[in-house]
Amino acid sequence: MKTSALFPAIIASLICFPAFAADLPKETPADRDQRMAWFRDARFGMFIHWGLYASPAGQWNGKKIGGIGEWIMNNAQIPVADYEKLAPQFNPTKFDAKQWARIAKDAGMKYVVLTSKHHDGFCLFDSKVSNYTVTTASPFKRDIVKELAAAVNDQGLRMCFYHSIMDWHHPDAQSIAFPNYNGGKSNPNFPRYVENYLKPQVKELMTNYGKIGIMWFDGEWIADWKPDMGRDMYAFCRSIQPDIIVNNRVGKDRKGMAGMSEGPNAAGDYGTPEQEIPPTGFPGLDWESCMTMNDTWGFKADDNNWKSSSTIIRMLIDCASKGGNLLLNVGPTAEGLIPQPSIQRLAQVGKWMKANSESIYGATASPFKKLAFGKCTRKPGKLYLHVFDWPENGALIVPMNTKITKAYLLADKTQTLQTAAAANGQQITLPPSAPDPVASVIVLEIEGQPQPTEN
Ligand code: FHN
Repeated sequence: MKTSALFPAIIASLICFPAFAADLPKETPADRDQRMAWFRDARFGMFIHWGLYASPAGQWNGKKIGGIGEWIMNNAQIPVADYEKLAPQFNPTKFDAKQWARIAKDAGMKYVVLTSKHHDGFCLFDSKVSNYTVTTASPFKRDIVKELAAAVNDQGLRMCFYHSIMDWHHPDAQSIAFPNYNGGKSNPNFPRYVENYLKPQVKELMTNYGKIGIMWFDGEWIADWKPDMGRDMYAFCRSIQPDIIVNNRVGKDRKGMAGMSEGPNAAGDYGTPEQEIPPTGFPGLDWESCMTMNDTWGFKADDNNWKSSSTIIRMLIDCASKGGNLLLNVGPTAEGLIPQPSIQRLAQVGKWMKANSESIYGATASPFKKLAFGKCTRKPGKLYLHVFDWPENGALIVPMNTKITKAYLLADKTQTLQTAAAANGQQITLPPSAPDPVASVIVLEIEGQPQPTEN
């Protein structure tokens, strides 16, 4: 394109679009606590990465494409016109919103974050500003977001949306950066995409599908997305649903995959570590680790590197013991099915949660920096010890100088346990074998604040 051809677009973007509001809405700490309360209580959510990429499932023109499934358009350098051909083939007739919501509920999850639009630009909802939607461009025609929101709400869970800022399909966004959509080539019309497309879509998502728990943005690292746009988007979301929670990827302050933002001008309510659980928590900050069960977010047919259910249960405990949430991903198939290995693992997590969720929901971070036997979560007057390594001699030492008034197994509250002060803390006498091979939870009722001996 000649430089002169860019002028009208640049001038249009300068004249037609107001500056993005740079101020974040004000809120008292008490109001913020109230708004964040359900999120802090929940501790566990389901991430769903689903879109056109589920059809190629990691292969393009007969070749296996490296990297994560939902990045195939970028990684296989697929032109927009070729990738678009996936839309008329997208017909997930086995999609059953009620079943997905039930799977999440039975696993003990409290919220569901669905990709309403991922980086490839395809929308799983009926958007009036786009033809690149499941309702318009696919034979399926059904509004997936609507069906899932209804089912999720029916289960008493919170519906939330992942919406990508980066868009490899839109002519005013990153489509012009082909063959390297993520390559950072700037689009002078990007402000127009934000005002005429991205914000209207966010408004649709927050007005047409009931009360939304979280707007979960991503793809904010592109050069065209500016800090003011992030703050403006944050304020925009809060103006539509004042109680909504918005992740920190709405702004430009995320620090790599560790995912935290700092500073009074950083937009977003919580940090988003990705594929990692921070070694320590972040006292005073809210965060949520998002993790895959295998190595991809979007479905990839040959990714069988599944984490075990015990690893996943311990990941959840680890997050809660550091004061954070776990957002665990499923990547459904092009037919609309959550892969069986994911279903099996979620059922195992659900079984553990059925007996032990009291130690997770609403629990706060451990007072101990480290525990030799496992992890700990806390509630007023109570500690929940998650024992991963059951002591062979039956004596569990808790390194604290705090009086225990009662100790028992969470899975069987009738079984009280003997406690006694020991040289290096408090000793709990345990039954000879671990009631749960993954994590047995012992509740300690305590007097006053826990006083660790080793911090
Ligand atoms: O690029 C995405 C990726 O596809 C996936 O959606 C994850 C989930 O957190 N986030 C991105 C990169 O940070």
